[in-house]
Amino acid sequence: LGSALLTLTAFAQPANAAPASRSLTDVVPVPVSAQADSGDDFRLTPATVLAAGHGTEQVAAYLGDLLRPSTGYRLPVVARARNSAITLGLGASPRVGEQGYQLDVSRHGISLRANTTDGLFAGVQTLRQLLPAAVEAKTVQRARWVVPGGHILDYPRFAYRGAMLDVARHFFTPDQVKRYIDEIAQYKINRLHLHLADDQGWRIEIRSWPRLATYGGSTEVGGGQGGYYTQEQYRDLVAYAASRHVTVIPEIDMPGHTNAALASYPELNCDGVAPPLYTGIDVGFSSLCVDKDITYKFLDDVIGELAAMTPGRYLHIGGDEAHATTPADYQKFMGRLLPLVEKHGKLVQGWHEIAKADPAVSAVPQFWDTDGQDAATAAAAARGNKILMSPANKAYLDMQYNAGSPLGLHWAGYVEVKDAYDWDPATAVQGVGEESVAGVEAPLWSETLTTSANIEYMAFPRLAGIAEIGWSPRSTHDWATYRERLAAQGPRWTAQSIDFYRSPQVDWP
Ligand code: TNX
Repeated sequence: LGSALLTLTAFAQPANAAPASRSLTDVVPVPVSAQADSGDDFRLTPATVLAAGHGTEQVAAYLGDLLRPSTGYRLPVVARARNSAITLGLGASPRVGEQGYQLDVSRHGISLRANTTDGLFAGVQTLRQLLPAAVEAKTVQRARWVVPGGHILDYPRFAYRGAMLDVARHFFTPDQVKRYIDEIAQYKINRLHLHLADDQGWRIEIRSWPRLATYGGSTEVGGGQGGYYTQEQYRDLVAYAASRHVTVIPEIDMPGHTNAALASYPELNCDGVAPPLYTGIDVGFSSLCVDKDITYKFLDDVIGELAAMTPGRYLHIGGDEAHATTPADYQKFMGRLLPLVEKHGKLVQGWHEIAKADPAVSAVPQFWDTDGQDAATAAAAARGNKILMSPANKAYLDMQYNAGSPLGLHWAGYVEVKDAYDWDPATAVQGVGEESVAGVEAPLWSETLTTSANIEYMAFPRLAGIAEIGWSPRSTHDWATYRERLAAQGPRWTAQSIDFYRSPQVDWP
């Protein structure tokens, strides 16, 4: 494909006086197929309208909101196309499925079609990258707003392309999470896994157990003041994510990683004594009390309230690093927890350790280890479970880039930009082939992170690589061409005030 892309790039430079500054394939994640019509570019003008077919009005409004600040154009959303229009419509080739889209660009206008609004939204993310980087600015820019002519047909390799944010080790406000949602959505990430509870903090209001949030959420790593989301704030966050076509998957980590809960309610401890709040970064020292009935009353209440706040189908139950729970107790615990999730109408996602508990085939174990093998995970795949891929030495955004990185950890090694891109989810875990892969997720643990700039510095550029692995066909995988497309994202991040790591592996413009 390297040479195919090169041909296309050369082809896409029209010979007319005012060529588009970008080519049709200069997009991350790279589209499935693109065919350039040289010289047939579309130019946005002050007269351009957004023609929204039935059911596409919200995506059209979102597109208008994206384009107005930098172009300064009115870009009204109208029902019928006029001379210069970007037309959005539902109904596209079956080939693009539920998440893909078709984009057709000529001098007369742009047509964006998909079978769902998810697909249209994905197409909008492509379209914005086809405009000059200045389109990302928040103030009016002088630029030629030209989109290269041609045709794109595009759809994802995997349905699940996720990012995880740990709001437990350090708390991030709803506005900070919304900012991250906007940042990830532009790379067609469609899941946000929120790690809502850990040893250092409980971040979601549970009305039947109020001290979880008010006490358990009152600190964080390093002893700061922490925080939590009220149920109202959380619902608003979930709705905001939905407006960016991102489904939130909430995680309450259990039976380990539970010190904040144990500190809030003495009765949850086997000895009835609440431990102190914890602000360090050790893992594996806490466990819910497996043999107490109140533990399951607690779980029933928490899962019930969480399920009621969650429009998505999945709840994440954690299950990782349960070093303070014996293997027998782990089985006993999961044997009671898994049916509770089902009772509240949800499906189970969990770290790959849950594979040992023989969960239903609808359960999604999330592989996080670094050695590419786990017998229980492979056995779950053989039973029909889909596995979510987050190998820590590739996909963990909290790993340092190198020994000099000012933020992050390195227990899984250093992860440079090329490492995060150069792997294949279909061969990442022994015994888990392409058909058993649910998709990819890039977790961002926050032991060392306190600000949005910190989040961005760790996520960018690596998240773009994980997003491309999750979306683009394996046949397009090529570091040499990827790094050029990635370089072109730099000015877009700058225009968006995203603080990113200027890796020496990439020739930033
Ligand atoms: C491991 S891998 C964890 C987290 C830490 C992270 C730091 C896994 C499922 N759990 O508890 O925050 O390492 O990189």
